[in-house]
Amino acid sequence: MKYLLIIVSLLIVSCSTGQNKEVKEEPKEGIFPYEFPNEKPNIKLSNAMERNYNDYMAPRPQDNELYTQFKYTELKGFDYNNHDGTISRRDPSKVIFANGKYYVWYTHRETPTPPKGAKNSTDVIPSSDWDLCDIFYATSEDGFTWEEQGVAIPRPEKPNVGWRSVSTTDILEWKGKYYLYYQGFMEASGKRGDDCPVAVSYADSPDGPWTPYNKVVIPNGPEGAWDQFSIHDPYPLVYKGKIYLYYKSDSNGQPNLIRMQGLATADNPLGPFTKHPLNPVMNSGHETTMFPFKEGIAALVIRDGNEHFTVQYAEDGVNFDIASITEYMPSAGGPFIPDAFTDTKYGKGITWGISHFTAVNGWSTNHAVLTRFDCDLSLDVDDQDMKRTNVHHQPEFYYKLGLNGKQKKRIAQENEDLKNK
Ligand code: AAL
Repeated sequence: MKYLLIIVSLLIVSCSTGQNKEVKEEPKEGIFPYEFPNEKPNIKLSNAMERNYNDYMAPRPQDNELYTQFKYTELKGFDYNNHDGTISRRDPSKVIFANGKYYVWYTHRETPTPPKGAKNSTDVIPSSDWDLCDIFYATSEDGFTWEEQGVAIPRPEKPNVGWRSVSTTDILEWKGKYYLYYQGFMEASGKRGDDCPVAVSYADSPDGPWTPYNKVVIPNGPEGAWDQFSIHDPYPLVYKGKIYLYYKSDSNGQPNLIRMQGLATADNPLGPFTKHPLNPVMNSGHETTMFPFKEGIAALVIRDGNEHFTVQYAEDGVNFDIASITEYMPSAGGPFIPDAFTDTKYGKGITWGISHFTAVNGWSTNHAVLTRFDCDLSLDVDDQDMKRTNVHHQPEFYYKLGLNGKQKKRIAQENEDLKNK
């Protein structure tokens, strides 16, 4: 009996230690280990695993400084005329902090009707949501409640650049002065395409007064070039001692528009700007949202192209690679970037900004609203609640993304065809 007990207890011990032993055992050579290695293991890997270690800042998104979710908060302080489409605010600039408060500039439309399309547009009826607009600005103590300060850049007299509409602005601070770059329309957007060059105004203070330079500062490309018709979303940063201005252009024409982004650099905010020989530097995206990050420039790539909904990084500010894949990115994001103009050698990233939602009330009252977004793309913050990968939605959310009439018809036809086969 005594021996039996000893044998049984020996068996129990060896079984339980055996189990632990199995987990702790070194994996056989060439087998990917159970405990996820932070460093690339020295074994033959599949393309997917190679990519996971080579192409991202960390192999887990939770540790990837350029991975984030985005959270949105409705802004206080803006009136939209009961959302009847006669007032719109969209395409915000970066947010800056000056004189003890935050500043943002944006496209402001106040017209007797909502946009009516190019054909029905007149001197007072807008073709698009950014037609017949001026550039307004607002200030805030906390980034949530804003006080509209009124017009910063009004439409200039005809024939000056932007006489039809000034829109989609962004801010630069350079040697103690402020520069607002913006799209300057000379005809209603949509008449031919969304055609415009970029103009600039300057001021000694973010409160203005703004002096229009009244010249095109970033011209369209030559005939046949990808950016021959439009220079959109001008977005200046200070990088490598120069002004790095990113922009988007619509190429390829309707109905197969391709949106890509380019870079123009200058030593003087009023130009001349030199377009980068490798343009376009980004194959995807819509509005431009970049920020200094580590030694390079990071970008939010939204909405259009093969690489939409990615965050990208270019160590040289030119050659961008995918740094993370995410979702629900801010449209027209204008982040608060503390080191946007400091010529930093090690960018710290962003945690919030202002973006927009368009056609908020449907297309008959087409207009946009400004919103706040928060995220964690910052080296100084580690907000694990922003680093989740699993965002849950109720079925209603998905059903809103339902099939359209044409698709339902196609499916009905496919069913019919199958039956009649
Ligand atoms: C935006 C931007 C530019 C376009 C239009 C207004 O989202 O890309 O500004 O011209 O749409």
